[in-house]
Amino acid sequence: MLNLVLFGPPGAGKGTQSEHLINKYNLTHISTGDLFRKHLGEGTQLGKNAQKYMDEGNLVPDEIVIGMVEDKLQNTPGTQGFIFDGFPRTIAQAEALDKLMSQHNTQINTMLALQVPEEELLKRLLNRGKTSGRADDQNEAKIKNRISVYNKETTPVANYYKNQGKLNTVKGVGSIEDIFERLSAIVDKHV
Ligand code: B4P
Repeated sequence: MLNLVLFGPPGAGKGTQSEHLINKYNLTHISTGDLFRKHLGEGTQLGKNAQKYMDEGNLVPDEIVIGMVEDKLQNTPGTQGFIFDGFPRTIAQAEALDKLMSQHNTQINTMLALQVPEEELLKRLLNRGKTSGRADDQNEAKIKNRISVYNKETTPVANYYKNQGKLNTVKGVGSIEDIFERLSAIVDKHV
């Protein structure tokens, strides 16, 4: 199996690059943001529990996120591998993911960390907010909160993978195709 973690601040291009990586390497996509938005759309209790955190750009509590990922892993048998997009976002989530992977007799092969300057993130998300209908893309204060939550709560996750020798930083500015080539060059070493 090939299991990748795609990491980076909000607006770094994780969702965008995931689509390309899934097609090239035949992976199953696990985006916790997308899973939450699906629950919100379906009006489930889990969606209702997550909504207030998401709308303000705060992290959803670990136990909700981890339970949802565990469920998804259990319900995806026989895949060639997973791409985790926007997960893990805390050390507790990273530890839980390692445990879940070993319960499935597999492991995370590598982590790809997209790096994009803050002004560019703000520009991209405000632009997406014009059409996405997402409450968290709608104004500068919420987007800035998401970036600040990322800086405070999520950046330590990069160090967690660095300590395992799995961190690869990748410049996330440029054309989508160029960034995809940079990511593929790293992933190819693991297939
Ligand atoms: P996510 O859905 O993960 O939101 P995101 O970080 O904004 O998405 P992404 O980073 O994938 O967007 P992309 O860059 O592709 O999370 C939303 C919320 O859910 C969180 O705030 C939190 O509340 C909750 N949540 C999710 N996971 C959680 C977890 N594990 N723990 C706790 N809470 C969690 O796209 C951004 C824009 O940039 C797009 O418009 C795109 O077209 C554009 N773009 C992409 N690449 C570009 C490029 N190269 N050049 C120019 N523009 C580009």
